[in-house]
Amino acid sequence: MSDCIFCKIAAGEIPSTKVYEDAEFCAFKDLNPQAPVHILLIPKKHISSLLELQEADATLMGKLLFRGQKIAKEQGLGESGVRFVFNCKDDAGQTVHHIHCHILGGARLSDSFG
Ligand code: D5M
Repeated sequence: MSDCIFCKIAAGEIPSTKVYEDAEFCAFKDLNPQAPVHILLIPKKHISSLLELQEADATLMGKLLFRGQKIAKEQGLGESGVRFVFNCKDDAGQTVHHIHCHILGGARLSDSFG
């Protein structure tokens, strides 16, 4: 999508601090970190949110979750713990409408859900 900021990051058209990239995914540091480690992992394919996932995306998203596990471990969160979050649509606070997995850790995270 031409006006999607995360599509532009995936294409290298706007700067980001990437921690991982391959043909299907990229992961980069969140601009507004909510934890000592706060990484966003996205598929390069534009999907608006988890609520718009299609059956055909199941393999892609399975690979994304496995990649998220690897990134979390590489960031040293494999023992201390990590939170994986997908915000979907307005009530959940989704602000960028390109599916993304927040990978959060490096400190004891709040139990707050809103
Ligand atoms: O989370 C969207 C997240 O995206 C939010 O934590 C800020 C982050 N963000 C927005 N623009 C950028 C750029 N350009 N680089 C890195 N991070 C960015 P949501 O779940 O939609 O609320």
